[in-house]
Amino acid sequence: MPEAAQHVGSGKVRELYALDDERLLLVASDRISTFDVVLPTEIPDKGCVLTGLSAFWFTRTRDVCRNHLLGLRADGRSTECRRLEMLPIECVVRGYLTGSAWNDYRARGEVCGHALPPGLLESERLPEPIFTPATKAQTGHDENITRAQAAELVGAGRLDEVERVCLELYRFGSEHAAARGILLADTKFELGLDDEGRLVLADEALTPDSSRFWPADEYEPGRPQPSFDKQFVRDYCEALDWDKAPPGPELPDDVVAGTRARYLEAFERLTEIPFAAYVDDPRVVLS
Ligand code: PZK
Repeated sequence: MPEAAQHVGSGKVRELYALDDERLLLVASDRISTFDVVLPTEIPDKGCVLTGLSAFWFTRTRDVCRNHLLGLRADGRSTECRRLEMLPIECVVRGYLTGSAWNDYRARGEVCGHALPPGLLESERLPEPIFTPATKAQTGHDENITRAQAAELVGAGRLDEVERVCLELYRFGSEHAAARGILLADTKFELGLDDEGRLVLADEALTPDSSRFWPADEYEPGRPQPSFDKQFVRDYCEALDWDKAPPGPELPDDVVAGTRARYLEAFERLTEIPFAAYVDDPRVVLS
């Protein structure tokens, strides 16, 4: 645990500490959630995989946008980062029609004010990636908002910049991933402003917890897609008579092992770095 660091926040599977006035420590646990419930069983190394992947992307998208990364701790799961003024919106980019976008499209033929062609199938690739901002719900689910609503929250000029940067980050990540057999269906970015008012990418980025990763070789529009990382967990939970209210079920060893293997596979495919090399020295993802 961080010595002399103040705990300032908890996510479902992560903790945030203040190191000083300018720096935070973001610690990714091995906890896993499914159907919005954190399970009592951990997936060993999951926090390291997500931390290393985020740092890998931060390093490779420097030219697209500044980011909050200051350094990785030797434990592989802790990121020292610059403290920012966070923007009050979730910055979602979607390349495929799934989740709330599929629901909105079926109900209204549009998603966050983006008119889409008729006749699209569930999980179909969109003609172009779209930026679909959402509110940050303190509890419950984030709610999709229009561009106009997002502009009221951050300003029209800033929103233009945020949209352009997020689309470029998604394009970079999705092209890199697709070339390695992983489809990045959609992803959520969190951005903030530094003390000079410059836009900075924060939080985790382009990880399986902030995105939907689909195995490209099983992709078939017209149905929901299997999750690259969590499908064993979902299948196991669906086969129980669990009502998806807390507490969630314990996972058996084979589901833990299979899920851990999928996280490590995502890390190694995307970074082209052996996970053992990352554990040995997390700085391998920074060059
Ligand atoms: C920040 N979160 C979400 C993540 C939690 C909460 N660089 C930053 N500067 C200021 N604030 C944040 C960040 C980042 N990243 C991130 N909330 C605030 C969050 C993980 C655990 F408890």
